[in-house]
Amino acid sequence: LEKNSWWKNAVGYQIYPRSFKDSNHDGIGDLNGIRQKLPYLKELGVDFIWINPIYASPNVDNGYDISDYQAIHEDFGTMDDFQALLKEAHALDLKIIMDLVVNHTSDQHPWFIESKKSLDNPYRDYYHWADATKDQMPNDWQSFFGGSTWTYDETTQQAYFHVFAKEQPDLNWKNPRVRHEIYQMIRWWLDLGIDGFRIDAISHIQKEPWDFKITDNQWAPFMNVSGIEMYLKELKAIFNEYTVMTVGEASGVPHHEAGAWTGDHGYFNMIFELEHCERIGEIGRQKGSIPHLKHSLNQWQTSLEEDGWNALYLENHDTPRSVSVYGDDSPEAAKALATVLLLLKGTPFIYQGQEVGMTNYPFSSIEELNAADTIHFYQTLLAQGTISTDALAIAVNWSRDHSRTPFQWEDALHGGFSTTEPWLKVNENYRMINAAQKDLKTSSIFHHYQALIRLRKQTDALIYGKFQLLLPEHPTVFCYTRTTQTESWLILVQLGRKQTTVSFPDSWDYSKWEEIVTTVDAKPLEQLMCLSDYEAHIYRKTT
Ligand code: ISL
Ligand code: CA
Repeated sequence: LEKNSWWKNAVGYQIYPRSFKDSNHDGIGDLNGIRQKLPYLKELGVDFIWINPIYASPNVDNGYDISDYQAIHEDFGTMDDFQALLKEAHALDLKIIMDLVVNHTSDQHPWFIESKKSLDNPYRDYYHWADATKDQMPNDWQSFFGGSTWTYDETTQQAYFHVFAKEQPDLNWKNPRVRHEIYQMIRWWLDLGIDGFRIDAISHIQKEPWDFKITDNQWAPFMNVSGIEMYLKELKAIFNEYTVMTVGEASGVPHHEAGAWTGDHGYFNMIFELEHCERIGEIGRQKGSIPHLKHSLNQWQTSLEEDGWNALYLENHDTPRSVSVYGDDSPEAAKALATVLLLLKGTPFIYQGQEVGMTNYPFSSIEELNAADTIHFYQTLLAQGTISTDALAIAVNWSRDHSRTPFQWEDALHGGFSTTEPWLKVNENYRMINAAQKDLKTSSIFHHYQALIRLRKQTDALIYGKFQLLLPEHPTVFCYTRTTQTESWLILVQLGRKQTTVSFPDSWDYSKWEEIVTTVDAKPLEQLMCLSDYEAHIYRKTT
């Protein structure tokens, strides 16, 4: 195994710092809160943590609008706190992956403040500017967060380009000076000793010419546009100088192209693509589709089997909670989903709270929501004539705030997250759903995660073994094998409550399969298996 490929047998944990643990009682999670909880992460058994942006930011998009790449946001602490976190994490053999946001900056970044000043300012070409009038933008492209990708600026009577909010102007990657500055900043962080980056929105850095005509896909002009390879190769060359792990957030990269983007020789080691994680924004459809999940994960597993490597996840800070989307908020559903996710081929990422079964929040008014895009979506629906109760229901289904509510540590005031009213409300279900359950029940969700992580780490076949989906047409049973020359593993999970019977081939020698882990009572593998209520089984056959 190459020393650079440590990430293949590692398990990751994503921390949304604002909501993880508040150490100084201001209602906002912080770096010292993370430090306090390192032993908890160690107990879970993960190897690295990815921390969402902690840099100086006006917080229009909760830290994804950076005004100084080399400063820590005061809400989170200081650079000294960060250094202490890094040191303590390393002492526990936990690696730290930082978020790298270089598609755009904040409009309060000194580069943009300069850029706005005049047509001939030295920073003008750090961003994309084009001729426009107040009423006539350079084109009619729409941004991800709603509204035009262009914002008109009076000072120079031109418009600047942004694929997200207007406070997040896109950097001009064509400009070698911009790239040089970004690369220096990257080296500065890597030299500090961090262990890698999750690279935000990286598939959007290259844009089509402004007169490009949109046909079927409205995002096409800034989604994995050809020419992007050159920039990705430059980035890769820097990362290659260090023993680090990289995960590109690369929406719009299809599975059949992902080989070039991932693995030992790809632009990144892995990518986050969003295809399997549906965002559900329709009234009356709160549930994710299990057939879609199976189909999509199968395609990614199969496409990257020989060339490339998958990042495995079911939720992050941009999605609703998986136990609510694909399950019924129950501990059984949480364990079933964990079983499916953690034994696939790739590097798993657990999103904070997933390991204790945190669920969606029952938002009942727009005031309870925080994410700017959700609020904008709601307002757009109202403007289109949707009645307010429907607009709220649709926006809530989709909202990124579900995964951003404070971490539920224990059955105590504010879930043990803070002693003060937190920045976003804690879900009332913290009384039952919290991390302290692990010390009360051996059958806790946490313990199941722990067992799966341990099993995975001690079993080569579960890391490198070939993936094969079985029962592809079954609407709820997720079943697959992981196989090497010496052993086979069978993962069998009912992602539903209904009783169902599945059958396996005549030719199998069922006596050779041994049950290793189950979430219910032991049940030997047989040709006909009757399953219900989110039960999950893991079998091994040695040849
Ligand atoms: O919005 C998308 C498609 O509908 C995605 O392609 C997009 O790349 C993704 O949502 C980007 O998310 C990331 O960058 C955003 C930030 O708000 C998110 O939290 C972050 O994960 C802007 O920096
Ligand atoms: Ca705090």
